[in-house]
Amino acid sequence: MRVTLVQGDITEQDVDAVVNAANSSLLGGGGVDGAIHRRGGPAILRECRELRADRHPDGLPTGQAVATTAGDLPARWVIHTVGPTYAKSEDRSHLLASCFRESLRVADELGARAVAFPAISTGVYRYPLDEAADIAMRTVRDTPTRVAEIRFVLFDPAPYAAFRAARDRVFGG
Ligand code: AR6
Repeated sequence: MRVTLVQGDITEQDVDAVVNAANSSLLGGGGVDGAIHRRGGPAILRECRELRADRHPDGLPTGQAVATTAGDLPARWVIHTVGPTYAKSEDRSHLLASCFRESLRVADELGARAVAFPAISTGVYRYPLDEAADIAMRTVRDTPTRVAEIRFVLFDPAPYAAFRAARDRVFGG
C-alpha cells in the first residue's frame, strides 16, 4: 500500500473512489461535500436520498461510511463518511480514525484499488490540522486493506504541509 499526497481538488482525481467529508444527513453541504455534489451532478444526491430512506433514516452516524456511484466525476464511486466536529473538552479521535477505517472497509468491498481522501473534519468541523493528519496517517498504516494507493488530496498549502509532516512522522521520511 502506497500513501501519496497531492495538493489539489479531490473532484479532479482519477482514482477508483473518492471519499466525501459528508454530514449525517447525506444530503450535501459546503466544502468537499458541496464540490463533490456540484461536480458529480444529481445522480449522487439521488443515491444518497435512497440510502438515507432505506438504510439510515436517522442519518449516517459519525465515523461510518457508505458508497454511491460518482456521477460525472472521473472516479467510479464516492464513499461518504461523517467526521466528528472538534471539541476541546472531549477526545473524538476514535471517531475520526473510524472514518478512515470504515472508508477503507467499504473500498475493499467495492474492489477499489486507488482511493482519494480529503482532510476529513479539518474544515467546517474545525479539527486541528496536525492532530487530524496524525490520526489519518496512523489509521491508514494500521488498517489492513487491499487498496494499493491511498492518496491524500489537500486543497491548500497548510493542510498539505501538515499531512506531509505527519506522513514523515508515521511512515518515516
Ligand atoms: N478538494 C480537496 N479538499 C477540499 C476541497 C476540494 N474540492 N474543498 C475543501 N477542501 P470540509 P469537514 C478541504 O469543510 O470539516 C460540509 O458542509 C478543506 O479546505 O469540506 O469534515 C459537510 O456537509 C478542509 O481542509 O469538511 C459537513 O457538514 C477539508 O477539505 C461539513 O462540511 C475538509 O473540509 C464537514 O466538515
